[in-house]
Amino acid sequence: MTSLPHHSNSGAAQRFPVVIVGAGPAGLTIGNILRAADVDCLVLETESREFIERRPRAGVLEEWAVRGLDRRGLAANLLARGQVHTECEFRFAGRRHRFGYAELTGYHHYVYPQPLLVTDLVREYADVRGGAIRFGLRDVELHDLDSDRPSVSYTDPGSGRRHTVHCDFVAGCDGARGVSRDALPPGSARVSRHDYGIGWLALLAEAPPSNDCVVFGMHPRGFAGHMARSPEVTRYYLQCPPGDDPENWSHARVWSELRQRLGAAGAPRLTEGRLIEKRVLDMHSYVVEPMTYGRLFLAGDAAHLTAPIAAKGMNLALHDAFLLGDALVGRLAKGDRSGLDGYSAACLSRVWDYQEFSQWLSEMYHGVSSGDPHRAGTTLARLRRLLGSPSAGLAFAEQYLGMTAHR
Ligand code: RFL
Repeated sequence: MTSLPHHSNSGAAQRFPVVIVGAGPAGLTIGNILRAADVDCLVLETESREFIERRPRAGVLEEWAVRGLDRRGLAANLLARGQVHTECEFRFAGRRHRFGYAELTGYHHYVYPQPLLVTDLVREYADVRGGAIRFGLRDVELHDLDSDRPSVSYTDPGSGRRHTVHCDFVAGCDGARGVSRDALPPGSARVSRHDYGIGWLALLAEAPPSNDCVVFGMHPRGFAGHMARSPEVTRYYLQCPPGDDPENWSHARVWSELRQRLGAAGAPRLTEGRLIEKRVLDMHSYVVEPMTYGRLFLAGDAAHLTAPIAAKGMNLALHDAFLLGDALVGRLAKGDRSGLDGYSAACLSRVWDYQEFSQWLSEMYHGVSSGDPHRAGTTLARLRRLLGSPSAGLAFAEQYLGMTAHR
């Protein structure tokens, strides 16, 4: 297929049909889809390979996303080593409430740490499918996106020389802090934002999980969450003021708050361990509409951020990547424009569905600690309905699993 000449190692201008900016789950999945169809592409990344293979983040993957990876030959390790999760547990007013969402729907979650997925994707792309990738780049810039000859330039960290890569299409997959979104000219897209006004202290503890499933604790002192990552590492969250300093959270304070907020009759003791990550996330979201401009197609966090309240961001990044990868193959290998034409609208339907669920869930997690007895009362009513009504339970389970957005 389209194999335009390129000179990957010279300082001269190079040419690839597709340049992918960013080697996260979105960019690497697109790269793998293109390489499987023999479409040449180049991935440009500002960090080192070692760094992206270790960066801790997500862990919860929806079943449809795993099936999508599997169909593209990208889930062998995930299916062999990922954990299957079928239930979660809500704790409030001193009691535990199990919620078996797989029993209600027939679908489940996988837990597989994002660094392991990125490691699998980069190995498959670069080492197995022979994809071109450059790490540690500086000053990446996008040019002439509204022409049919866009390009991307960067500074090589070793030589300090500036390189330009010409292409037919640019996939902007450089996450929330990348440059692709900023390349949209003013007025070409609408960026809507939502600030939850809430912080979460995100923690990784060197300790085995303290429960056999995800736990959500709704407590007057604030929300707390428990999520297994591996037999050795567990993620915890503690609601905190936005902008709080992680240094305000000593080891002793963290474990004391977790014990209080996740405490419930009959709950297993928390297994404590060294805190290997401690950072404050200010909960906010944004959506860029449309997700395209000229020859630039945004995917993943570059196009939309979903506060990690509902563990949806990486799932959305993969959804975009499946659509954009297939659409680029359609366009470049078969001359079919329909996938690229419909790309933004097809992504945004799931994006908005997940944004709405995150807001709904945020109220359920944070209402009890809002200091407003009326909000606390409605939150508890919402929880009782979810746990007591089979139809309300099913509606929640479908959204939790990302099933409603299929329809
Ligand atoms: P990524 O993963 O941020 O990758 C973008 C890549 O682009 C690089 N980059 C650049 N490259 C070239 N030029 C530039 N100018 C560049 N600027 C940046 C970056 O170094 C990086 O390698 O974006 P992508 O691919 O869109 O993937 C998005 C997901 O990473 C993100 O949505 C999730 O991590 C969100 N998230 C979760 N999502 C889930 O689906 N389930 C979860 O359980 C879950 N837990 C989480 C999360 C995010 C968290 N944080 C840190 C916000 C838990 C946490 C704590």
